[in-house]
Amino acid sequence: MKSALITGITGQDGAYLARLLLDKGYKVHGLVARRSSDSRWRLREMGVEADIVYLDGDMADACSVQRAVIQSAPDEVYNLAAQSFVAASWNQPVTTGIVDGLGVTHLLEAIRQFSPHTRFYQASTSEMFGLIQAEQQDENTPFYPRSPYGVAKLYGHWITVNYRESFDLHASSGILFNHESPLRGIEFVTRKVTDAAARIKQGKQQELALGNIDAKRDWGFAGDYVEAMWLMLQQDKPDDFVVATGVTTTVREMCRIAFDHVGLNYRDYVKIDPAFFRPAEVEVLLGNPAKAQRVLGWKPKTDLDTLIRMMMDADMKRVAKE
Ligand code: NAP
Ligand code: F7E
Repeated sequence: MKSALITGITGQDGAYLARLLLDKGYKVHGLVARRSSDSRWRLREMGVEADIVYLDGDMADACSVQRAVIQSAPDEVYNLAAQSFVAASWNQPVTTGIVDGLGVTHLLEAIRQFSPHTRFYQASTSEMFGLIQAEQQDENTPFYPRSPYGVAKLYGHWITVNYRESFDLHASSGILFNHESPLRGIEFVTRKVTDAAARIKQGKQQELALGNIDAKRDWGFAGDYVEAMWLMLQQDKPDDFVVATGVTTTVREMCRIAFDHVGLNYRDYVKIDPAFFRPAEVEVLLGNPAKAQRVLGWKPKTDLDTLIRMMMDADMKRVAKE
């Protein structure tokens, strides 16, 4: 039985990845940071809460990260833990830098010293492209991060490349574009919109305040994207891969799809509020997943319309029960 360690197992991707690895017969360990309230709800939603070995730890605490690596004796480590909300990274730039940046080194060092055969996946991000330097971004596009989050993740990305080249570790980096699901955090724009559309439809909310709805994103489904993570660690050679759909859409159009699904016109409810604009915006992202398709045999299975409908259906049911 293979052993895997997932950091960030209580997050959206952690829950989908845990399900995938358990289905493949792995023993799954999860690094979980101490919180004062329950953080395992996604694992319950996925029906995997009881099947995971939980290890206490925090990415900012090198000792706990090291202990988790030793205790789990992992064949594969998936580093998904992060302060992942871009907007919050301007308010907590140092924490974001420590957790999303230096935390990666804590993990790579533990692997280098105590488990050098372990294969490592780093959750890199399209936010590293920021102010885009090419119309469609691939593995060779120069980076230009536009937030403390993007900057911290760029450190995490390069330290992964550096440990691969310096110590011959099987360390791969997935440069994933936005991916969503019914388990997405409520602060991200897709869930904010589907939750609000459901509430408005059911008379529990009157309007929805958003920021820059002209921003464009390449949105995919988290369930598809965790398969790409796993595939990266099954390759003979570690490498970097862009994971995206190759289609970009405005926030405005995404709102239209969500509200349409419940028979509403988004224009009647969406208000623009300057509070949701960012100090620096990433206006447009569009990924080129050709290498992932060619090398990993990976393709996205879910288009945006299907994804938003899936999220709307889940939010309509959840809001009705409240
Ligand atoms: P998420 O839902 O925000 O989950 C983040 C996870 O990290 C949670 O389990 C969280 O624990 C954990 N965490 C936060 N700070 C920690 C710390 N100091 N020590 C240990 N764990 C900590 O994020 P996601 O959407 O699943 O994304 C997974 C990873 O992919 C992240 O690294 C993110 O930056 C990256 N990424 C995401 C996307 C996307 O579109 N979703 C795209 C590209 C890259 P709590 O639950 O206790 O807070
Ligand atoms: O914003 C605009 C906002 O917060 C998307 C993270 O998973 O993907 C995610 O980062 C766009 C931005 O995601 C609101 O300005 C307008 O242009 O859903 P988001 P994000 O910032 O793209 C990347 C790949 C990651 O790596 C991150 O971890 O939508 N927008 N109005 C809004 N965004 C939010 N959140 N709220 C609004 O009211």
